[in-house]
Amino acid sequence: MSYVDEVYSMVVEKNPAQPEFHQAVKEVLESLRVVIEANEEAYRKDALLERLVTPERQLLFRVPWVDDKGQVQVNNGFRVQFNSAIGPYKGGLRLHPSVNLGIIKFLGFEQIFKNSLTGLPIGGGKGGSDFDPKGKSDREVMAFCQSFITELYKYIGADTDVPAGDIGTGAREIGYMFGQYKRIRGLYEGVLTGKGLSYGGSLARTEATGYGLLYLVEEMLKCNGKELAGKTVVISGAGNVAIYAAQKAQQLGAKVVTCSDSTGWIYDPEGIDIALLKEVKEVKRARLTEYAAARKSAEYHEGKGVWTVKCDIALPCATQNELDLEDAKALVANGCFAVAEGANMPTTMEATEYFQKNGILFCPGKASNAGGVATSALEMSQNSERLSWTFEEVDSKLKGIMVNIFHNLDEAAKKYGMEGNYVAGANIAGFLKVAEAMTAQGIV
Ligand code: NDP
Ligand code: 2IT
Repeated sequence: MSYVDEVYSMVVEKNPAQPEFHQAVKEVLESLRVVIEANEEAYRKDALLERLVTPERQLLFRVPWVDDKGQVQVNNGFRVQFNSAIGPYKGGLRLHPSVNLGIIKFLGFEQIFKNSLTGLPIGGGKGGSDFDPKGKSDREVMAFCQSFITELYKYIGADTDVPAGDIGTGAREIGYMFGQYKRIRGLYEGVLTGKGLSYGGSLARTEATGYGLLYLVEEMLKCNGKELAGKTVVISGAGNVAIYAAQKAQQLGAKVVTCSDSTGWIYDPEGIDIALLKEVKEVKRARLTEYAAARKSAEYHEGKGVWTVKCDIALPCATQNELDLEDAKALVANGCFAVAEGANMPTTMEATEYFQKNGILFCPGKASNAGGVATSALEMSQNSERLSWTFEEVDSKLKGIMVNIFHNLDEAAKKYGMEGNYVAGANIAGFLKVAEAMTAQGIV
């Protein structure tokens, strides 16, 4: 059996019932095959792949908190510190009822390569809880966040592990967590990113994932003789990534006609009204039915459906495995020619292969959504030098990083004989830097 197949089998055997983690590992290892085979003896001797797929540390903890009725609730807390070869662990905290160890491991594993692609000194990690912030009062969210940090504070720090936002964790949650960390440790340091602007946050971090996605898409289209202006875009999700992806797409001259949440989706042929969407989602924390109620041109549909809408470009920005083979077929049949992932692993393996076989320009999330964590690393830099950069300064650095990421993965794909396969390009470019650092640092 080849080294890649051996390691994949070991991952499945040793990590039962973690399908998302298996999927993330499989996608990466498959596209590293040529690179591994070229250097198999050395990698095998050092057990490089076994070390790469095994987290350095996995923290599982109890998070008790008291709800508004005086009832004690208990959630599971997670932090997986996956790989610190190129920098302190860095990655978000997901708060969603679906969170389990396998999901956090898939996200942490993806984060290693994503963070490497940014070119900045950040290792891979991820965390979260099965706590559901939906429908909770601010006091309940604060109680949960304080309890979560009361355990996690022992393991994180500005030079150790720097968590941030993800699904369900936004500025409110980061604020409560930062406050509790500062109180317990007596330390004012950049231990979390995505902070508010009045206490060490970076301008443009809120916008960064969505904006970065569009900067990369623009470059990918340009390098393939196409342009974004005038195109119709479908987006899924209505959270942080989706909102700012839609905003930047429209600023760059495209028309965004859909968005979605976990209960339904909007088709708005006149183009999504970003100010209204922000009001509904960021201020009122309401359902998309409120968007439809306030906008004449919008249709609301229950369930799933954005991928059935005719478009040129599709940007999945909600969650993992939200775009399957049937969806991919519908998009291709409707003339869609480019797909870039704003979410982490939103496209199933079968759907990805279908896009690639049909000549669709396809960019994987670990490259196209890297603008969020890249800007988090810029927030860390600003915290370290105790300065704040202007919006324009951060935004222009973000743009430079995304353009650079695209060229790195494009060149890596070409170098290994897989021109246009941006999945392989991203995995290879991300891997090589981490592998070199791991090798240089010896068996740790
Ligand atoms: P938010 O919590 O702000 O928004 C998530 C959106 O996706 C909401 O509209 C939510 O709907 C929808 N959604 C979430 N889970 C599901 C589900 N199981 N089924 C259907 N819809 C769902 O999260 P973000 O925008 O921050 O994150 C979106 C994706 O982008 C995630 O994959 C995340 O890992 C990834 N990402 C985020 C980055 C960031 O900086 N925030 C950086 C890079 C990647 P509802 O509100 O109804 O639950
Ligand atoms: O998936 C991701 O890259 C994020 N949720 C952002 C992580 C970060 O540290 O900003």
